[in-house]
Amino acid sequence: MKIERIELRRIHLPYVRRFETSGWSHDAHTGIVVRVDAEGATGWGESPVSDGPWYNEETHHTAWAILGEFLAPMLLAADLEHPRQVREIFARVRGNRMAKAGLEFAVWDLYGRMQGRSLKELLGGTRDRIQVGVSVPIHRSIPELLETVEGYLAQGYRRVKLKIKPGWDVEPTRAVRERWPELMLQVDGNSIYTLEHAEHLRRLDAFDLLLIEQPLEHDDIFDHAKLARTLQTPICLDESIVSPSHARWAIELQACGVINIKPSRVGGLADAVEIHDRAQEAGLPVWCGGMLETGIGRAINVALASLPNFSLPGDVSANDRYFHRDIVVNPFTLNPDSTLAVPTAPGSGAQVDEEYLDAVTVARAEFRPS
Ligand code: OSB
Ligand code: MG
Repeated sequence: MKIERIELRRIHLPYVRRFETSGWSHDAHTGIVVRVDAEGATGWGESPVSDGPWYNEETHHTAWAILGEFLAPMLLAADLEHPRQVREIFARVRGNRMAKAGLEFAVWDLYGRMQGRSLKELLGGTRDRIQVGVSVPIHRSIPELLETVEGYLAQGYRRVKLKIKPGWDVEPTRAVRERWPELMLQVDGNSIYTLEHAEHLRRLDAFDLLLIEQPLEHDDIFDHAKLARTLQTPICLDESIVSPSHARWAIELQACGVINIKPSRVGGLADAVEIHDRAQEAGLPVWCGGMLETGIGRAINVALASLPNFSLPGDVSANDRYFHRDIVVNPFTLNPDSTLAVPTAPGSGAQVDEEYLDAVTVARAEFRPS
């Protein structure tokens, strides 16, 4: 199969509410939507980058440049038999994993649609429904936080993740735990703490949390291994696990008890599945994280989370938790048991609303074989 056309679009899609973490906040999704065409079929992907290098080093400017200058020409020059080959085609390009993932997702979607097979089936998924939770941003006060959490619980979410930072960690977590003693609860520091906070972080052990996500530096594994030995609550790595090798290092060093897998963070689905398999062999549970994706990236994440070792609820909430109107005509809705249904339609199953996509597009580029 030869890709005949690649289209990139930078979009601007407002969130239903501001999303604030320990290091940044966003009012809108400003990622890149990727379209590939071949043999009369179309595939869609998404690089969930933003306007700043706050989560990882990528932004919509860097991803746009790397996609246009390197990745698109490499893919257009290749002859593909299977989407798994995309990672080898891109291997010469260091880093820039969200840029790579956008195109890789689109090729998986295209291939599934051509073959009449769902992404779940192509990846080896075993679940019809995936368990999901909701990631709750930093709030201005505890009463406001409790009101937000109460709202999500009323919608049916049964697992809550609180974004934390120094000054917004022990007290909000205590307040949520006291109000809902049985709730599946976890926290995410997004790399704001250091080993000097070890004693402070130990106070979170009192709240029966599922895990503490990425407390230390975004590229650290070593210090997380030290911290893990001082905590009862399992550490979950997010930012630090950017490849299957990083997963192996973290597992061997016992830096974490759980891994958050985001296929965009690791450069695509092929590496995401490999991390899933490595964790499974080592006896570590994984769950699917999110980057506040549009319906395109969301469908990719849902398919991935149908694999067997995704045994903890993911940050894969229903589309309406993120956007009033999404760029797909078939958004995911939350089932009363805090699950989303895994699509069985060919490819990712996402049906793009091209009219609305046009309306939220702020830049466009097109590439064809030279
Ligand atoms: O650290 O998991 C994170 C969103 C953007 C960037 C990083 C993170 C997040 C979330 C939200 O926590 C996950 C989601 O609901 O998509
Ligand atoms: Mg995280």
